Amino acid sequence: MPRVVAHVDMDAFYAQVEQRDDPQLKGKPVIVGGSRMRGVVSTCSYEARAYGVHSAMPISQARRLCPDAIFLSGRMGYYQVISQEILKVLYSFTPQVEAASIDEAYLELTGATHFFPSLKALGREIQSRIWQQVQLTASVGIGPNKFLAKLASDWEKPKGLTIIGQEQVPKFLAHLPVEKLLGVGPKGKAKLNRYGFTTVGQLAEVPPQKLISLFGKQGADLAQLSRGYDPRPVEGAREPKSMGKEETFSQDLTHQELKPVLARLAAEVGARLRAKSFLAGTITLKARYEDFETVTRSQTLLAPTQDDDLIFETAAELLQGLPLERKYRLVGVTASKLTSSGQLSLFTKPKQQELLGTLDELRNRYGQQAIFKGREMGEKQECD
Ligand code: TTP
Ligand code: MG
Repeated sequence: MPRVVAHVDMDAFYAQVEQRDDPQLKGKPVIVGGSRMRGVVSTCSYEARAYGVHSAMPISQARRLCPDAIFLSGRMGYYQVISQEILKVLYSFTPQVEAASIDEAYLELTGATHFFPSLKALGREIQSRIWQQVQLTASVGIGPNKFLAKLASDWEKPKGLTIIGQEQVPKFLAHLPVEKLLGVGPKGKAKLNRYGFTTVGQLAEVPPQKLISLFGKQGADLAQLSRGYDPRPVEGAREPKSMGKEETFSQDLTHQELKPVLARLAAEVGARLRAKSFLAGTITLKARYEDFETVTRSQTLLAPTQDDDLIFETAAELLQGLPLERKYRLVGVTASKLTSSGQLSLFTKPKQQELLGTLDELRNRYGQQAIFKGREMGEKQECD
């Protein structure tokens, strides 16, 4: 089966964030980086690029080129937070997401395309979900591998959407300068140019053996890349096999006292599943008695879930199977058999989804204890 890989790259990332947050900056040349006179440009808005300003240029030079630009020193921590929000959106398409830098990521979409009428529709959906979440524009490239997907996302920035089908590969590569190939730096470029190779198309016409005899091991890579072949996998962060949360008590609890604890643990496990866009197929209850004997009980669900209520109800049901008369030092709730929740909206009740989303947002902003369900309170506990 041919692969489908997407590369997502935010447009003028730091500058666009600043323009989003301060409407007065919209449509103006904005340069982010360094201090007023020292240091280099991190990035600049497309309006500033029209003056020839670009990343890594000394700020002093940028000032000469575009004296009216607005210079900002940037908010690194804040861009990181936004980067995480964008990644979360991407995880709703596939669990195989490789964050390549603060503003770009690869998505392995092989096997996920049948949810969309076309690759174009899929690309537009990625752009529009990012926009809905963070009000920022991204360029998206889709191709049969990482190299071509990245080439595609860069093809018509900003707000670009370019799809490179297998049959179009030669067309896209023919006139591409050799230095656009992975691993070809200024030295490599100079060497290739010396041999008369300036475009990728020229390299693709040379028999691989000849490239290997000229450039050694790198010659083999050049032969592959120039023909649009790139076997590198999309390396997502290793997927967790389970997500769990447990609590050891300062004083042993009775069986009756465990339910509110389970409710709290279930809520935390549910929030973590939702944050990482996972569904759990199995819920496990762990308990440790006062003599340190430890037991686990598991239940496989009829349908995978990320819903606090179902996680809690399952854990509470498992608790019924544990002895009433014993004392407990620890309980834990674990979700396992994890799958991606990319297509969740097709199966779950939207109201419940909405409620959980709102709860997650409140807790992210004000802390886990900001809001919780009544069942998380013990009988003797009262609201402050
Ligand atoms: P890029 O994606 O290379 O650049 P960009 O998003 O600003 O612009 P575009 O993709 O539309 O061409 O880099 C992402 C961010 O990384 C960028 O906003 C700022 C930071 N960065 C630096 O700090 N220094 C650099 O030299 C580069 C290239 C980027
Ligand atoms: Mg970018």
